[in-house]
Amino acid sequence: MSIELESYFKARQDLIEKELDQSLPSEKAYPEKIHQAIRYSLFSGGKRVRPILLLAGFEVLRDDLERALPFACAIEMIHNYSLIHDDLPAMDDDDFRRGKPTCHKVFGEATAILAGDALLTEAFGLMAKTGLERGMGMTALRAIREVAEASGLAGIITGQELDLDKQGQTYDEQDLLFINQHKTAALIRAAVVAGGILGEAGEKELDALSGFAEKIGIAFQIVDDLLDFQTGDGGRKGEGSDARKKKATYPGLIGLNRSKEIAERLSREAINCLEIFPERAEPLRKIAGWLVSRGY
Ligand code: GRG
Repeated sequence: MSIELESYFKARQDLIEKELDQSLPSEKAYPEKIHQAIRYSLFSGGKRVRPILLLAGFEVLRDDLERALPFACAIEMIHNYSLIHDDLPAMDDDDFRRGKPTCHKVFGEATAILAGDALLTEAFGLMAKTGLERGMGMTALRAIREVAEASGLAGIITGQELDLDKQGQTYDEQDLLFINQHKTAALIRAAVVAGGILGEAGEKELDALSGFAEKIGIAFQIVDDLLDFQTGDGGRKGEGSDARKKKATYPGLIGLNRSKEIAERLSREAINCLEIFPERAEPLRKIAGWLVSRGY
């Protein structure tokens, strides 16, 4: 990551950490265990890519970031809910996330399920409350609808279902595209588009942001698969958790080199979608470049 992008990320991460901290009860709130579980997962070193993308989408149109900040935090809460539930024994059955024991390993399955449920519900509560308190009317409602669609059957739920169904089964490129579009790209797209909506973008601008985000969302998952494939357990190539679980991935289907080519092509095409924003989309362009160059 360039020094410029690093300091951009750091500044946005600081805003997001502070706002997230203020948006939820303290871990001393009663009953402590659920609040501790939520905070354990939410503040465990996530990169905050989705909220940063929401703010970057907003910044294409406006500068007053605090208007969009609670929505950015809501997206991060939803992302963390999905990770907590994804790690459960009934789903991916993972013991570690971000180098730390998973939520259910530390707090038990029942509390992990509740922590996920709470994050999802609080996220929508936070967006609705912000819209009401700030008189944001239809703008807030439209942003909430984007996020709801991406979190529901048009997004991560069906993506996750097919991902689980295809584990250990044969799959083709169409299956992979469905999984990546729904499981990963939908929430990333909703983040950028909600940012645009909150910035009062017009239809043409929203189409450009949506096209951009759909492409980087798919590229993001391909790169995530490449990282898993390459670093794996013990650093041995091809021995990552995806391969062990026989998951449907691009590197598994078409190999490393073609997967990299596709991710890089998607990143270039994403950047082309932003032509109508000559200057203000510079952070989005830089993020798209970083996404496909990170660590492999
Ligand atoms: C449980 C309903 C439900 C859905 C789960 C999002 C998801 C669907 C599963 C998580 C597992 C996974 C590999 C999802 C793909 C998205 C992805 C690449 C997640 C990791 O995102 P990062 O790298 O994570 O932004 P950090 O740790 O930085 O927050």
